[in-house]
Amino acid sequence: MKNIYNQLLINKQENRKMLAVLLDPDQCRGSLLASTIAALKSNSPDFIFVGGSHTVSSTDSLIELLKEETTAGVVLFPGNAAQFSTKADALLYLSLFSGRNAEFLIGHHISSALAIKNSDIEVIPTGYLLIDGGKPSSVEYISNTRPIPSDKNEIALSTAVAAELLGMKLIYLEAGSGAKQAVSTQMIETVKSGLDIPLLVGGGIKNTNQLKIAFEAGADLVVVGNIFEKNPALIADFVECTRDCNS
Ligand code: 1GP
Repeated sequence: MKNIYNQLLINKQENRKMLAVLLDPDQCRGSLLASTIAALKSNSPDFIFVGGSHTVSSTDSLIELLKEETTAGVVLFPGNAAQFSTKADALLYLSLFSGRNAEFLIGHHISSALAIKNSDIEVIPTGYLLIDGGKPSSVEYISNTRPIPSDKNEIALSTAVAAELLGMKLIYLEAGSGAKQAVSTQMIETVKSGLDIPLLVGGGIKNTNQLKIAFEAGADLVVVGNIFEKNPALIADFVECTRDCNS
């Protein structure tokens, strides 16, 4: 077992920044899948996240392939209970704390709880906060919840701290895949200042400058997906930038 959460904690303690490449099984197939695997083999990020808010394809076969071909920890980032797979190293057990839709706070968890308990997958309870990214996101539409306004840093802070106090082990600030604007540095700094647990940031990060800015503001781990669907070769640049931030 890889003990993904332990890796996250150790890296956070040592102030080593981490990169996760997010793959959506609906999008990552055929020639895109082949070039993505090739890029991941030559430049491994810390983690590969698998999932999506609107994903309908099975996650099993993609995860099996990733585990055969790559060395990074494979972590499920599911949009709903149907995306659960026992094949991954760990599961982000996401609860959408920014919203007030019970299905996404606890409903999907109940649907998948026994299957998860009966597997030996590592479960990482994660407080998931949707932040306005400048355009309606799939998460917003699918979950039927409103994001936290992008300039309401104190609301994001209170929400994240409530999630930590309720026992979440990670906080994920999400601007939505392909967001026009990523989570602001001010919001990352504010939320980071109140947390003891690791902070993940994702959504709308399109270049290595934005990656560096998110790390400097306090993100322990940055999640990037959309831009690699357009050009998987960019994975090398993002891995190198993460390495540079740690040297
Ligand atoms: C989406 O935060 C992730 O859930 C990554 O966002 O696809 O915009 O990189 P992008």
